[in-house]
Amino acid sequence: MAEKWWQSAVAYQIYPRSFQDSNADGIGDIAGIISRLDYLEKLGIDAIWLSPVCRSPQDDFGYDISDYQDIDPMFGTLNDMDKLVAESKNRGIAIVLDLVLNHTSDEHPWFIEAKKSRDNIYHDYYVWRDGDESAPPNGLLAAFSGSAWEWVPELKQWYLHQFSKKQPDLNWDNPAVRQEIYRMIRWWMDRGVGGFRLDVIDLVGKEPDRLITGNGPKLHDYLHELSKETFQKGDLMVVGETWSASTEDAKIYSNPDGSEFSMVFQFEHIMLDQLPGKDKWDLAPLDFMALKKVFTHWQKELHGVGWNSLFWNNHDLPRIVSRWGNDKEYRVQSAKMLAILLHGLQGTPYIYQGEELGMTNATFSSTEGLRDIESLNMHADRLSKGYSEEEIMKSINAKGRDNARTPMQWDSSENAGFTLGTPWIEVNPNYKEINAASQTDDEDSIFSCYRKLIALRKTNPVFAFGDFAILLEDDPHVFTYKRQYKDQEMLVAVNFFSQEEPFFGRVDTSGMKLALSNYKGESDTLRPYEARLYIANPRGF
Ligand code: TEU
Ligand code: CA
Repeated sequence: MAEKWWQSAVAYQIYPRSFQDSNADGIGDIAGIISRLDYLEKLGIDAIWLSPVCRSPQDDFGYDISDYQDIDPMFGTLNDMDKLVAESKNRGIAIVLDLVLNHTSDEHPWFIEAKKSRDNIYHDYYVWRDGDESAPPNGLLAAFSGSAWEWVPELKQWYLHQFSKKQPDLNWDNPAVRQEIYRMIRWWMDRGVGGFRLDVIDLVGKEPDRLITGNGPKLHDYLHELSKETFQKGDLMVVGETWSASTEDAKIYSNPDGSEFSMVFQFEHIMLDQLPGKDKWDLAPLDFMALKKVFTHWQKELHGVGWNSLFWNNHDLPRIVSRWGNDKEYRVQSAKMLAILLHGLQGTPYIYQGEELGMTNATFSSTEGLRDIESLNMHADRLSKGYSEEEIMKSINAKGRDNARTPMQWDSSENAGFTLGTPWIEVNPNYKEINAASQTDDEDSIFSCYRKLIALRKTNPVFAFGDFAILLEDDPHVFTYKRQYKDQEMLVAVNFFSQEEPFFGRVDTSGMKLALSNYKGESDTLRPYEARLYIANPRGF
C-alpha cells in the first residue's frame, strides 16, 4: 500500500478547556489555541487532535454534544474554527476533530423530540425499552456509576445511556441516524479538517438485550459503511477509540486497504496497574514484564497488516510521569525515558498537552478541587458502599481524569499564563518549576527531547516502517528492542527503574550512532531511568 502522511506523523492532543484562555473567563478557547500554534510548530507536530468544542451543556465537558455543526460559545465560533484550520494548515498541521457518535447530549434537538412521544420521527434515533419504573430492562451498568437505563415516566419507557444519563445512546440500527452522521462528517470534511478521532466507536454495534456493548456483531458492517460514505473521500487521519479491541479487531479497524480507519487507540497497556477483573480505581503496581509482553504483541501482530497508535496519556488518563515514571527526584530523566521508549516503536505517536513538559498529576485533598463527573460519581458511589474517604481519594489522586485536565503550564506568571481570569480548575502549584517558557530554548529539556524525537522520525524511515524484535526479553528492569528497515537499524534500550543496571556487552550496538539519550556520555551501566536510542545509517544529524 502507498505510504500515508499519518504514518510518519506525530499528533498532539489538545483539551481545549485547559489549553489557553484568550478572554479571561478561565476557560481555554479556540482563539487561545491559535495564539499557541507557533509553540506547536516549534515542537514539530503534524496533527492536532482537538477534544470536542461543539455545542454542549458540558455535563461530560463536551463529550455530550447538543449540536454537531456549531461551536460552543465558550470555545468561540465556527469562524474561529475555520481560522484554526487555516492557520494550522499554514504550518503543515492538520486539525483532527473529536467526534462523539455513540451518544448525544440529552439537550440535542433529536433527543428533545424523541422524548415527546413514542411515534415521534426522532424517537427511534435512541434506544428505548418498555417496562415499569420498578426495575430497568437488564443489569447493564453505566461507565459513570449506576444503571445504564434511565426511566421516562411520560413514555413509560427506559432509554439506554452507557455514560451519564445526560448522554443517551444513539441507535445505529436506524439507517436515518447513520445517514445524519455521514452528512455531518462530510460537512466537516468540506470545512477542511484533516481527520477525526472517534469516541468509543466500538460501542456503536451494541445489542443491549444480549448485554453486548463493545464489538457487536454488526459493528464492522456499520464502520465499513461509515468509512465508505465519508473518510474514504479524503486523505484523512482517522483514529477510533476502542477500549475492547484485540489485535485481531485492530487488524480490521486499521486494515491498510482503508476500509475502516487509519488506526485505533487500544488500552491493553493502560490496564496493567489495576487489580485483575476490577476497574481502574482498584490500584495495583505496574506489571513491567506484562508491559513488555503487551507492547511486543501489538508491535509484531500489526506489522504490515495494520497500524499502531502510541500513547501514554490523554484527557482521561493520569499523567505518565507520575503514574509509571518518577515525578520526584528523577522527573526529568524518567519523562525523557518514557518518551524515548514510546517514540521508538512502530506506529503514530500521540503527545498529550503538557506531556512534553513533564507535567505531573495534581493532588486533590478532597472532592472540592474535582470537576470530573466520573470521579465525583465514583466518590458518591463508593462512599455509599462503605469505602473510606481516604481510600477513595487515593484512587482518585492516582487515576482520576482531572489529573490530566489541570491547565497547561506556559510560564511562571500567575495561573501559569493559562488565564488572566479564575481558572475553571486549579493550576498545579508546581507550575513555577514546570512550564514551557523554561524549556523551549533549553537543549536538555523534556520539550527538546520530544522535539528531537519528532525530528528523528521525520528523517529516518526506520521509525515508521521498521520491524520489531524484543531484546533481553527476560530482564525485569530493562526494556530493549531493535528495529530494522532497508539500510537502517535502530536500537532502543531503557532502564525503567531507579537502580543502575548492567548494559555493556549485553546487546550489539556496533555500527550504530547514539542518536538520543537522557544522560551525558555512555557508561557501562544504564543509570536510573536511562534511555538510549541508537541508529545505524542515521539521516538528519
Ligand atoms: O472515553 C471512553 C471511556 O470509556 C472512558 O470514559 C474511560 O472508561 C474512562 O475515562 C476511564 O478512566 C471517551 C472519552 O474519552 C471520555 O472523555 C468520555 O467521558 C467518554 O468517552 C464518553 O463520551
Ligand atoms: Ca476563554
